[in-house]
Amino acid sequence: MRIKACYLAVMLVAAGAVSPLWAPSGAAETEGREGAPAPKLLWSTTFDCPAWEQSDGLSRKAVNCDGLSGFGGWYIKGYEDQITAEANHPVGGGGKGFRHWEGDGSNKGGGGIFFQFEAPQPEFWVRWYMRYEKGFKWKGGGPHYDKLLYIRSPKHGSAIVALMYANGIGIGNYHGPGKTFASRRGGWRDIMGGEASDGRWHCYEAHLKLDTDGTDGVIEIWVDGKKTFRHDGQNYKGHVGCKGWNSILIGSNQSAPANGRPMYQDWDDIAISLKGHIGPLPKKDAPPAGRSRTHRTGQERGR
Ligand SMILES: [Ca+2]
Repeated sequence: MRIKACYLAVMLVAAGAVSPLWAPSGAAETEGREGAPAPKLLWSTTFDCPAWEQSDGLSRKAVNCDGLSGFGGWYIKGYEDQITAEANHPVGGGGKGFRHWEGDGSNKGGGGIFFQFEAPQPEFWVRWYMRYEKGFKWKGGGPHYDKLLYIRSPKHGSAIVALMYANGIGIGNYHGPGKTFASRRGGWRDIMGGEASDGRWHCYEAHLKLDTDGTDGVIEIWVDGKKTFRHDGQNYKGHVGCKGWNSILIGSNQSAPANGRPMYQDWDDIAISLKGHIGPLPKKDAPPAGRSRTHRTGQERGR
């Protein structure tokens, strides 16, 4: 890993107008899920791409992975965000995964990666798998906040943020009244079974529906297939000209890890649907002897 100057994620700035970062590619368009037909996916990635780290460049061309681009140029010295085989979800779609580093204190970490829709969307579901390095801990026993996804609109450059808290999980709604809404349970401590990360992959999904009159927006969040949070009545300012959201930042800022060194947050098997709840990937049997699990799951995608 190359060592460069230290940058801190003190603030996130709104993304400027850029060309669409995604065009249909070889990424899977559907995924099965247990007990229900799978919705057609707008986009998905299992990071079946070349290895990448931030100093390789932040452009879509430099990242070279299913239309993703880098976002912030900041990182902790010696710990760049990266696409690496070490971050692969072993029972997912194969390839690699995205590794986002988080350092002690507030808002010290890598710059994340970025997906842009071709057009603003008033409703979508985004499903992802994520694990924190085993033993990852926070000052006070859980995250004061960990901003997982920054979801922006071209009308309102500020963001909806999927948030992890010590006890709950929810959103920060910065389009509207600037409030946060979160569950009282089902957050870090419940997911991890204590104060320290279990080091396991967990499945997360968020559903956002834009309001039409300032009172009927929706947010839903699932963890490991179970709905953890729903809040109706959101004011996302859809009634004042916002046509939808058009970008998602994956991996952002947080407060306050307490590990004595940077520790990682891995992401993989990210999928976006416009047509309904996606759900976890279908469970796979153990790979046959003599064949790598990554190779086998890569074949199963039917690519
Ligand atoms: Ca993968």
